[in-house]
Amino acid sequence: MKKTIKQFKVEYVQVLDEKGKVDSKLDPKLSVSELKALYKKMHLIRQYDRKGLALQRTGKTGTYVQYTGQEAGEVALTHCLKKGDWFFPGYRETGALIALGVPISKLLLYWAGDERGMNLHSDVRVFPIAIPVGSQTPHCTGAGWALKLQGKKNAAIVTFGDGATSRGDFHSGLNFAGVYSTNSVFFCQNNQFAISTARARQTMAETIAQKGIAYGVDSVQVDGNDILGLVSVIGSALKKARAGKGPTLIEAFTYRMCDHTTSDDAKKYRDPKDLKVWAVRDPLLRFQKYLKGRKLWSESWEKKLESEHAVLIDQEVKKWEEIGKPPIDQIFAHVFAESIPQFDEQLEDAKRFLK
Ligand SMILES: Cc1ncc(C[n+]2csc(CCOP(=O)(O)OP(=O)(O)O)c2C)c(N)n1
Repeated sequence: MKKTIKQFKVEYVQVLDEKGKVDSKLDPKLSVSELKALYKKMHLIRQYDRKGLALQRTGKTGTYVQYTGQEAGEVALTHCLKKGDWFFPGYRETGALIALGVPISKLLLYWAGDERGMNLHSDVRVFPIAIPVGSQTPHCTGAGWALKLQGKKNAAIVTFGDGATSRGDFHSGLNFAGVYSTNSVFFCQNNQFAISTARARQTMAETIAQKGIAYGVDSVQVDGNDILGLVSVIGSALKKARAGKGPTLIEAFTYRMCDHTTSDDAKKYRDPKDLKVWAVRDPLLRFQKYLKGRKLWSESWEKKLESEHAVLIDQEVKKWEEIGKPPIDQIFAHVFAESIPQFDEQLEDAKRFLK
């Protein structure tokens, strides 16, 4: 005997298309002030990304991770978070943290190698940025499980890239989230690359979303450049998680318009034609078209945003410069709860070297 015992499907959601047209059946119907606030945040973080790159190029900060092209996901998720939720960001989430209200001066501290920049206080509980790929995924499972056990009406969300879904941490995180039906949301920004490894060379799975199905986790793919689709999908997943109704894996289908980091040169491995294709799908451009159609966007507002954001960014850079360098012992201060002899020795060396 031979029969089909199970069939699975992956749904794709798009609310706002490339021409700026909305699918009225799926429209989350945000208020005018919400729409304008979302655009303003996307504008700010894109403008900041250029500054972040310039500061690294002029030697003022260390490696910087850009996110241009992925602003819709960064802003949408922060829009959906509520007081008492937990957020586990990866290294490409500087934009999300700015959108959440973390001062740019703090993030500059972090990218200049000063751990004080990750001492974050906000209504949303934010973990320090995770650099080891995918390591933050089980943290979200654990936090979501704890929230569930405590009977709290809150959720945990984690962000990571497509490459992270090839790592064990992702799979154990998803597996236990499924088993314990945790209050977790797994948000994958599938930007098509893991450094220079194209997605098609990194996994044969046709979608990232289908990986969640294997663990009994509700999974969906959404247009990652569509702010309205993202708000709708992330908002529903967080609502479901807060109600204790289990985890969701969201695959945001997008494209990394920048280099992997400032230590990379994507021109060496990427077809420039792809950049042209994705430029048409730009998340800000299509949102702008939509807002313009509703008479909520104008050239003069755009110029006003540009100058307001330039002033804000300059003030934050100044604030950061005034904070100064951290005490040298900060290099080791947050590695272990208690120091180890090797660190003490290295610290003494570092002090001698800097004299
Ligand atoms: C555990 C671990 N292995 C390797 C690296 C080096 N590394 C940094 S980013 C990266 C690619 C990750 O790609 P993806 O998960 O798709 O996220 P993206 O950078 O595209 O946002 C790798 C391999 C690392 N940081 N951590």
